[in-house]
Amino acid sequence: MTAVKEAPAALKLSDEQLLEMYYKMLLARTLSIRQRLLQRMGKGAITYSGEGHEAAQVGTAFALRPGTDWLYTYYRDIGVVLTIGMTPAEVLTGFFATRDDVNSGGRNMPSHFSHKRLRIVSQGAPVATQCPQAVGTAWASKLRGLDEVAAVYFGDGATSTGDWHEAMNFASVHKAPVIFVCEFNQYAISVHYKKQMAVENVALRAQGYGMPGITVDGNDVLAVYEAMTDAVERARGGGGPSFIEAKTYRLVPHSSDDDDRRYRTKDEVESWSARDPLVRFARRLNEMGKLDERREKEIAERVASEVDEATELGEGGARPDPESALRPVFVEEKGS
Ligand SMILES: Cc1ncc(C[n+]2csc(CCOP(=O)(O)OP(=O)(O)O)c2C)c(N)n1
Repeated sequence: MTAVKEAPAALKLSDEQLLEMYYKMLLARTLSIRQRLLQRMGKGAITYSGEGHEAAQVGTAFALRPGTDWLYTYYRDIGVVLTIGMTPAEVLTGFFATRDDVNSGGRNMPSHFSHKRLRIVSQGAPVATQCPQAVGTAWASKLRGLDEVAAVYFGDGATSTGDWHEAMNFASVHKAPVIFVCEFNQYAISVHYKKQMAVENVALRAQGYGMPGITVDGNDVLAVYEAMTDAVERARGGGGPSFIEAKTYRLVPHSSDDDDRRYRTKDEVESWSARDPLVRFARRLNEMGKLDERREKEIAERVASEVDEATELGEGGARPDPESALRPVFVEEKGS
């Protein structure tokens, strides 16, 4: 008897969920663009954009349980945190470094996301330090018998660090329920991946640590979702860690302080713009009969007004008191 093949996870998504994915991708794109513009107007110190990474980010985060699973994101992950439930206004409190900033009370760099209730753990600036931290959390969940997984996000450059290798090894040895998500955008600022690794697909390295590694088209949100759903199921079922390499491209410079014209050609950027994950998903939804012009316009209007409202809230937010700058950095002397 032939076994009935399970339908792929992406095919089980309802129309509502598919449109929600598209909405989150558009929200991430629009909010990234807004932050770049605001930064150029001198209204924020620095910004890192997620433009081009939306499929990799939303597709993976969509397979997680908000408030239960742990997230160790990095500065590019605006699409991840919005999908898990951070609001645009909460993201912008970090950008504007307001007193009520949920990310760090205005103390960390913008785009270094954190949200206690949503279990998004604050990120340190040194690349890949979030990797061993995520493994530790996942291992703790396992030792406590809790039904939780951790997802850790990073770029291709991060895979050159000792922290990443140690995290991969430790996770596999202890079968920690953690999913490593590499947003492979080809560059670590100006350094092309060919100067960082002698393999074409970094997922190959997972084998050396005894865990499954999969390379997926990171500009195809449903393919990414599929890969992440498998990895999450494996982690929840006690099968241990997985590594997902989502091949993508950042469509704009590394940060608002970077000039990418010095290391990328216009042709290269244009060739990836033609594979824009957002345009691609809109076209796919349209072909599937799930997104017509009217619906697309409605979603675009909703996103635009949410981003405008968040900008107004963020700009109007109270600034931290200057006296609070050293708190809670040093232990205060008694009586001072
Ligand atoms: C240990 C360490 N070295 C260098 C830096 C400076 N730095 C910040 S981001 C970055 C590039 C990281 O590239 P990648 O991991 O590929 O992520 P991407 O920005 O491309 O998404 C570097 C080198 C740092 N923050 N930490």
